[in-house]
This record gives sequence, structure tokens and C-alpha cells, in this order.
Amino acid sequence: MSWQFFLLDLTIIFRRETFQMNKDSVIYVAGHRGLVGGAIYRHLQKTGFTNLVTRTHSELDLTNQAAVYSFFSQIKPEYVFLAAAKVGGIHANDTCSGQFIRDNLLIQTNIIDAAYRSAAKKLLFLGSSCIYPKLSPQPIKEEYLLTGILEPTNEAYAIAKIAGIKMLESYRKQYGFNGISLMPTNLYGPGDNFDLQTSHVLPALIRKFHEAKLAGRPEVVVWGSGKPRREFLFSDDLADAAVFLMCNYAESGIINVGVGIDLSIAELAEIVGNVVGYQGKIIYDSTKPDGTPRKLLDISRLESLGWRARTSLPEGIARAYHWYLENKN
Ligand code: GFB
Repeated sequence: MSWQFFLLDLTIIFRRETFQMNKDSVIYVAGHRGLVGGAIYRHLQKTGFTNLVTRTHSELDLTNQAAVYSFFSQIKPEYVFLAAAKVGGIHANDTCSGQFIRDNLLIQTNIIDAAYRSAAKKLLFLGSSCIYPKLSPQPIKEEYLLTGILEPTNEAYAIAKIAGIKMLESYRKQYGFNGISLMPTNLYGPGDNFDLQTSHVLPALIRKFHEAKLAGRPEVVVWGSGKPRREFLFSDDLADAAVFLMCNYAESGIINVGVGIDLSIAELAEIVGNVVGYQGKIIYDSTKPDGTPRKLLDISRLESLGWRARTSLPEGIARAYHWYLENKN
């Protein structure tokens, strides 16, 4: 392993310049098959970046440090979008917290350290709005991080993500490594997970209403009380924000990425039912957890940089439903 470290350390000396991403820059998108990584990969392709590097899970196990180091010393990416993670909705987080904290700590630690050692010019790390305290004042400002207790159902995942944020802050402070941390709100879109046990609410409702419509079921069960409020950002908009921030943001502090408005789960269910064309009843299963009552992000820092989301919720849901219909089999 020491010769790899030596090689990597050598490159650090010769490659520490700061450039804008060029169209032929070597760009590694970790997690390119996921909801977020897939959107970032498509956006980079569309905007003319020609030197994109990806690896599937079977090609590269990101929880394996030696494999990650070997990959980075061979490819030496200049820019890294760290979109690979173990993710899931409230039920998955609540029941698989051991996997969530282990996999996410390993993935992010391996990639951040290897990116630094191979002298990557910049790394973009994706957190989540669940890193903020359960009862934060709303809308949530970046400075509210670590000011209160976390939502128990996703505390393990949140602590892993907070560790990633702190690792990048520390690598910037100790080594001058240029890593930035984005905190997106709840995301949805093409390539989402539609499994009813592990998914987030929006794709789960798309599938539930669709299957109920086809089967002519009189009602659809929605988890919890329907009272919690959530903010939703279409994945293609997040991808646009990620590329924008990779090119225009280089601060140590985290930056929220959202749309600035939220709605209740009950209101969301009505919208999804209308888009899908379901006419039956909606009933609520109070045995399922509500989770955080609200997590609307304050996006004034992002807006001050000149970025805003473009996709409305009904349009985004329609596009996500279309993707589901095309890919559900
Ligand atoms: O999207 P979701 O699973 O995650 O749940 P969180 C949001 C709200 O929707 C909760 C309700 O109040 C759920 O009870 N809900 C209603 C449903 N019906 C359903 C359903 O059929 N499936 C699901 N999944 N929810 C996640 C965190 O929290 O937010 C993750 O656990 C991550 O770590 C993600 O941070 C962004 O928004 O509550």
C-alpha cells in the first residue's frame, strides 16, 4: 500500500491548481446509477463534458478502501461528484440503521481521502436535510446544524452525513483540500427507488396510486398522519445545482439546496393521486412513524449565488410517473 501512497503524494505536489471544470476534465461521478448520481451524470453529458468516469458497484466496491485507492491512483480524477450512498425512506432508515451508518461512513471516507491523496482539484459531497435537528426553527438555516437532537428514525444516516461534512471541513483546514458539501431537501425523479418498503414517500405514493388504479382498489394507505410537511426538489434540478456549485462555490460551509416551499403529506397524496388519475379514498396508517414534523430549507445562500429550481411539483411528479411506467418491469 505504501508505494500507492507515495505515488499519490507525488501527484499532490504537481496538481494543486484551481481551475474551472473544462469540458475534457477528468470527472468521476460516484453513484452514477442512482437517483442523484444518474441525474448529475446525464446533466454533465448534456452540457458537453466528455471525460466522465463511472464504475458500477460490481466493478468497484466503494466500501473497500484498497479498491478505492487503487482506482483513484489509476484514474486520478480532477473533479469528483460524491453521489454514492446507502439511502432510503423513513422505514428503511428506521429498520436498517446499522447498514446506513456503516456503508455511508465507509463510502464517503474512502472517496474523500482518496480524492485528496490523488490531488483531485475539487470534490462535491451530498448530505441531506435530515442532518438538521428534528425541531429546527423553519425554514432551516445552515447554521442550525448540531444545535439540537436529531430525528430518531434517521439519526444513524444523519450522523454519517454530518461526519462527511466535518471530514471535508477538516481536510480543507489541515490540507487545503477543496471539498464542498451540499444539503439537498427531499429528492425525487427518474431513476428513483419505487420499492414500497425502502423508498421515500413520493415514489411510494406514485406506485401505490398506480397499482390501486389498475386493480380498481377502493382506497390507498398512506403512512403516518399525513400532517408532516416536506419540501421536494426534482433530481434534474439538483443535478443542475450541483454542477453550478462545483463551478461557483468553494466555501467551507454547507449550502442548502431546495425549492423554498413545502406541503403536507396529505396535500402531496392529493397531487400524486390526481397526476396518476386515481379516484378512490386515501386512508392513513397511524402505526407508521411521521418522522420530522417539518424540514423546509432556507435557500437564501444558494439564491444569493443566482440559482433557482425550475421544475414545479406537478410537472416533476408527472415526469417521475412517466419514468416509472417506462421502467417498472
Ligand atoms: O420520504 P420519507 O420516507 O422520509 O417519509 P423522510 C416522509 C413522510 O411521508 C413520513 C410519510 O411522514 C412518512 O410517514 N409517508 C406516507 C410515507 N406514506 C409513505 C410511504 O408509503 N412511504 C414512505 N417512505 N413514507 C427521510 C430520511 O426522511 O428523508 C432519509 O429518513 C433522508 O434519511 C430523506 O434524509 C431525504 O422525509 O421522513
